[in-house]
Parts: sequence; structure tokens; C-alpha cells
Amino acid sequence: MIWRGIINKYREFLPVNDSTDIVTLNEGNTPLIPSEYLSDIIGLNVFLKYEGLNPTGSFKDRGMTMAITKAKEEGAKAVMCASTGNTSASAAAYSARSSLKCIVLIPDGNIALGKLAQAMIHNAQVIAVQGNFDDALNLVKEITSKYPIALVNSLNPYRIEGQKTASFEICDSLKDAPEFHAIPVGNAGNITAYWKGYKEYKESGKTSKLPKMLGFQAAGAAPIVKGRIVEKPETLATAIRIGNPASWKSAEAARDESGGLIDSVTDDQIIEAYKLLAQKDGVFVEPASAASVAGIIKLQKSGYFQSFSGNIVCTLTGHGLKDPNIAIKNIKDPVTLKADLKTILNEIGL
Ligand code: AN7
Repeated sequence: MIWRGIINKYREFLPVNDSTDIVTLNEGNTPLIPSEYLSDIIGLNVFLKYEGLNPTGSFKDRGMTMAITKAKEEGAKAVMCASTGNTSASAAAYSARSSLKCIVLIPDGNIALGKLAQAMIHNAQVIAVQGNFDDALNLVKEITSKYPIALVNSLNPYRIEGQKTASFEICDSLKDAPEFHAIPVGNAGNITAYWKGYKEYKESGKTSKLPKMLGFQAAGAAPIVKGRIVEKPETLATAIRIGNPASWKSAEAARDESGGLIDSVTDDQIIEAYKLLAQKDGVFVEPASAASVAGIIKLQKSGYFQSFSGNIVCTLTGHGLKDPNIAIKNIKDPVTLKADLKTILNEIGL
């Protein structure tokens, strides 16, 4: 069967009917990659759900195909979002494909280069706000409540509907739900969506159990862990530099209903996991994505997994090419030498 995107594949679980005109870039169907290296460390079978391989390079495409499809169906002419980068890249691409005007508010100076390039080339109206993501989202909420512009942040329930399909794919691949699911948490839409997906699959009889949900925030932007709004969130993982998550309550529900946890990881732990993924598994992700792996390594060290066996899935939310500056900053510069055989052989150690 030709893959035609998540709505076609999972339409029985989604708010569409036969006359819905689907806006898709054939998102989804991302690989679930086993990690031998991490399985050895953790003591469970670790799988990486590599969402960086979606059309715009992040998991946001799953929600955006749904949100833009519904915006079109409902007659919207324009959409708007606040974004730490990936939502704006995705909204811009799906809007371009469906001739919608797209307006994005980004925190000035705090989005990765690749994401900015995407929003710009897809012709979104990009406005950098002198504030953080939370300030930008407040503005977008106010504007979309007063003017005929559709909000496509994950407060839009269609976004969650689309994003839940990642759980379906995991269960389809593993033939059941995993024991654990680890995931980065920013605005908390994705953990909400995965949990909804796992529950719906179990209710429909496609799986026999539910995973424990393990969410990870960056230590400098960990409102849910601290139990209070962080006014000035700080982390090099700019995708999750969020101090007041929109889906705070539903993330707590996912944590509590599943018997899981939401913890924090430091920027150093994120960078360590980011390098491990690239250098041991050959998987290049953006820093925020590495929070899930940093988190399970942290939990393993505390003995958390000792009495468990089975499968654990880590969502890797975005591609490493989104943020090339971080990669280059964290690795030694390449040497520059004369175009001379002896010099090059000497450098290689031959
Ligand atoms: C790579 O693009 O919030 O907890 O505006 O880009 O569902 O917010 C991005 C979030 C994790 C956190 N990893 O997901 C945005 C935005 C990456 C991300 C998250 C984001 P949520």
C-alpha cells in the first residue's frame, strides 16, 4: 500500500469523513529504530521513534496535517501560531500547500536557524517578538479569539488528534504497547497526544496494556516538575524553552494515570545524550529531542528500571539539521591542511 499520510491511515480514529479534503505531505510512518547501545545501558529493549524524518523534520507535521485540514474544511483563510520553531516550520509548509495565509510569532533570538529558514521559505509572515514563547502564545491566543484567524498551536484539539497517531504506529510495529514511553516535554501537547493514542488503541482492543509515560523537561524550563510557572525559562534546547505549558494539566494526567513521572534533565545531560545518539546510534536529533534519552539514562542511574523488562520507546522529536549551530559548537573544529598527500596521511596517522 502506498503511504498517504496519517489521516488516511488512521481515519477511523480521527475527526474526518469521506468528503474531507485532506491536506497532507505524507507525514508519519517514521522508523522505530532499535538501539543496541542504549538497550545495554538501560537493561530494556530501547527503541527510538525518529520523528525528525517527518516532511518538515519534526513530529509537528502529524498535528499540522489534521489542524490545517480542519481549518480548510471550516473555511479559514488564515492561521496563526506562536512557536519555538518547529510548529512554525510545519504550519508554514502545510499552509503553503493549501494556500492559507500563515502568521507565526517566534521568540526573538531564540529559535534554531533551520526552523527560521523553513518558516521564511514557505512564505509565512514571521514576526519575532521581544519576549519568550509564553509571551508569544498569549498574544496569539488573544488575537485568534478576536479575529477570524485559526489558532494552530496544540491548544487546537485537532493538533492532539493528529499527534496521537505516533502511538498507533509504535503499537502497530511492536504488536502491543511498550512498557515505558519517554518523551521531551515543552508545551506538553505531545505527551498529552501520545497518552490519548495509547488509551484509544487499548480501548479499541488493538493493544493489551498501557505504557508508563516518562516526560522530561529541561532543568531551566521545568514548570511541571517544580509545580510553578517559570517566568524566565532558560535552556540550550530552545524547542522546549517554555515556562507555562498550555497542556500542563493533561500532561499531569498522563503522568498520574499511567503511573509514570515527569522529571528534568540538565543541559549537560541533554548534550551528552545528543552526542551519544549521534555517535553510537548514528541518529542526529536536535537537542530538545535528546531529553528523552537523557532522561532514561538519568533514571537508569537511580535504579528506576531495575525490576522491569520489555520495551521502552523514546520519541526523538526533531531532526538534528534543524539546529546546526549547536552541533558545531559542541564538537572540535575540523583541521584545515595543505592539499598534500603526505600531510593528510600524517594527520590520519597512516
Ligand atoms: C523538537 O514548535 O512548542 O511538549 O512551538 O520542537 O508538545 O510542546 C515545540 C516543541 C519537543 C515539545 N521537541 O513538545 C513549538 C514547540 C521538539 C519540539 C517539543 C517541541 P510539546
